[in-house]
Amino acid sequence: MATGLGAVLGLTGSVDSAPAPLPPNIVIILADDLGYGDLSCYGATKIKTPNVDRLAAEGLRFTQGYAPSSTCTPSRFSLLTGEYAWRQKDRKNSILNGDAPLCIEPGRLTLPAMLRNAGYSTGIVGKWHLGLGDGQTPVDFNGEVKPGPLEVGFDYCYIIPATVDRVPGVWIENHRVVGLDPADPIIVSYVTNISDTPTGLQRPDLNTHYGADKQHSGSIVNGISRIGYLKGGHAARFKDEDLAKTVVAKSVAYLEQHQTGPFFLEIGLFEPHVPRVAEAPFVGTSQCGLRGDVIEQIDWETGEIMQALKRLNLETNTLVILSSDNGAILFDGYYDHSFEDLNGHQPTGGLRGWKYLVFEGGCRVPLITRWPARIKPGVSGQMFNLVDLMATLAGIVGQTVPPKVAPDSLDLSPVLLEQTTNQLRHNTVLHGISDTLALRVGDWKYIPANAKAKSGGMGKGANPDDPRFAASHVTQPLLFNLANDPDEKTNVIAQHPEKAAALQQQLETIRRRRF
Ligand code: NG6
Ligand code: CA
Repeated sequence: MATGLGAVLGLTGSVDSAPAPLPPNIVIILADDLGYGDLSCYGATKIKTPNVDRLAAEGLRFTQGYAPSSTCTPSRFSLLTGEYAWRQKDRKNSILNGDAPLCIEPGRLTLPAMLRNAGYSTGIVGKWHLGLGDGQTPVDFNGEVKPGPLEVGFDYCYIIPATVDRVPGVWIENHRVVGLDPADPIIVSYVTNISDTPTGLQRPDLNTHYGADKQHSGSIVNGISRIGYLKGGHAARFKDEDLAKTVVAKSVAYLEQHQTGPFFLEIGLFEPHVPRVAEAPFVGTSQCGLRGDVIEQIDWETGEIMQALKRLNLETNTLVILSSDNGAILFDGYYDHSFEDLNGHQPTGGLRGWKYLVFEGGCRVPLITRWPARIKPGVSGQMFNLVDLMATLAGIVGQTVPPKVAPDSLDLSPVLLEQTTNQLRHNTVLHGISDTLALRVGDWKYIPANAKAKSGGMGKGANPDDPRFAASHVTQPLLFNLANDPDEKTNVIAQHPEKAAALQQQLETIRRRRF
């Protein structure tokens, strides 16, 4: 798989005369719930994203990029390990609460650990959502918060534990909660209301932004009710309207401190996940309401990162990868008018379904790669699953990853570096809520019937029969041909039963593979 760095970088001339190859710095900007149609370079007209558009124009933009799962934790697990999350036997990597234990085994050869072996500094800023603590004892937010990112390959982290809609809403730098007053310790529960603050159920009038469904009506923090209950930690609680600024400040500081390189920085943006709060000056800037505004905020964050790279003279030799952890969603627990304000905007670009689902709208995501020194600008129709980043980046930096370690990750570096148009990924498994799976092979997409996933994870505030939510309940197996039916509208299983049977068999074979 991985050839030597010199070969990958395409250096010519004798070894003696060739300049020492410089490994690229690597920055992954991973948005949260950004849909396939949410950026102007992917067709949005009601949302302006000039900075991301520039990244796309100067880089390689993928039309067939996939998140490994249509929810955050399993998707990020796959990105960092090169393994489909649903292979994990105990499945402790489904959507995690803020007090859940770390779901990646400490010491595992992860993507950042692999890059560290190649001499990289490795940092993560922003969303984590892969659990903290060993699971033996409850994670202690008042003491050393570990194991976490630092135990699975990162040298530095400045993260929030789970989602912005889950307690505790605090920043963690390396092993410590930032700004914690020891006299006001943090107590967290997802079971009983241990808090002394009102909940959204008791005092919906204290929700200053918008109302919430039952699941999101736990402790009210900063005028927004969350999932779970939080007591204490007042000085450490983040302000929603400062999150993007903090992500930018901490990311830029990391770039400055590691400018001699090589470095790997993962930036987990919080937008456009709920609860959506636009920071000034992005209040009301888009033509499709709050959700559009916070996507324009993503564009600003991206622009700030790019400017910092430029200022530090790092632009040419930095590989920037921008994508999303899963597809778009409108209503996700908060009545923030995202649906009502759409104004014709299509978050999934017209693809069927939403976050949580194995339809394309849940899994197909924007994917842009830019590295001026090596990547020729263009548009690629290669199937590229974020699970491939581990082997692909290993290929780029000349590291070898044993197939057992990252079993589902393919080295697609030739697509980035040599513009190969040969399909290097022929199939991909897609993963949705309640462990629903689907298989895409070439243009064919097969979705087995499933009885389990009825509500699509929308919670009680949403009606699962509402066509907007395209519930994940699939009563009959589905077969689509994406070449002429990209929106998965027409089930052609009756016309192609043998195709469906072959894909079902192939899905089973992939599922049962042992390493
Ligand atoms: C769901 C939450 C949703 C969101 C999601 C995680 C309910 C009903 N819904 O369980 O609001 O937090 O988890 O999103 O609790 S993700 O993008 O991080 O996967
Ligand atoms: Ca997400």
